[in-house]
Amino acid sequence: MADRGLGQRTSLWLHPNSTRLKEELDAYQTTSCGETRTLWGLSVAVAASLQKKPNASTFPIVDWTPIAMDHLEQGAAGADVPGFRDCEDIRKSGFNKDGVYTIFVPNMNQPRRVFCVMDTSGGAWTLIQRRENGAVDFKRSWQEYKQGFGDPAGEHWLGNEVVHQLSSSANYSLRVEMEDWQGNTFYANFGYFQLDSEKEFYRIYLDKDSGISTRQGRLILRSNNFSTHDADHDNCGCNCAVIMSGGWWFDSCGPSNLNGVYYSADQYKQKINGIRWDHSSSSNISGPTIFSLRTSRMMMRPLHS
Ligand SMILES: [Ca+2]
Repeated sequence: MADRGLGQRTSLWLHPNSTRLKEELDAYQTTSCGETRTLWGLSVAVAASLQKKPNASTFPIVDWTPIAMDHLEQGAAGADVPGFRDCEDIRKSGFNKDGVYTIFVPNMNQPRRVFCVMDTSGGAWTLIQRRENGAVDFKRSWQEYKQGFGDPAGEHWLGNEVVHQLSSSANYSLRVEMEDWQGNTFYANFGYFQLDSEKEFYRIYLDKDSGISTRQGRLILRSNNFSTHDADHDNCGCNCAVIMSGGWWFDSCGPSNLNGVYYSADQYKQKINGIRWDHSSSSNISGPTIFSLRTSRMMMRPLHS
């Protein structure tokens, strides 16, 4: 990333919770005698009060938020919290490295840290799920899946409420990327993706027939309610979240569950409660063997009109 530090005219680095910065801005406004404030001058004015910009070597953890100056001035005037809605907003402002950024989701009071996948044509992705090493327990309650858990820099679930608010504010697509223990990678793209509200149990909507077919014509993920072990909204007389583990849009119970138990390289076979997509199929799988996957990540980005 190019240095977009305090010398830049278009943006500066600040922590979203920095009340001191706001005080500095207010002070600057009162001493600017009505002159048209230049962004350059504003940057210089607050430079001395800011902490040092984080060292670039700390990448990919970017625990600071770039905030465009026009948004900042709106914030100083008492408008909503300034900032970016999703990773695509951040990318469009000139930030092009993958990492953790802070977004301000519509209708949510607190800013959220998210992992952005920037290096893509067609727009940046906001991660909503990542499995990679089993560091985070995904056997969680309804409230935890609602609010999100884990670390955006590692394994995490962004949170159903965030995803609902984002996907209700604009049209989004969904991409799911996976890798099995043989090193095969595969993915699924959904041109349309939305989560209903909590009252509707965060029901998932996908494009076309609300699902994706395997080569055998079998649906992997379809328009179902979200369920957790303490909130059974699936289509089974049983409790799929208990049987399959984790929270997911279980059917009855269905062939997919990317929030299942993480199994290591010597344990991944024949695990119905593992991390599954279809039969976690790879090109090498011929039968109905149930494999748990090695990695997965789910991400969303706005559709371009
Ligand atoms: Ca049930």
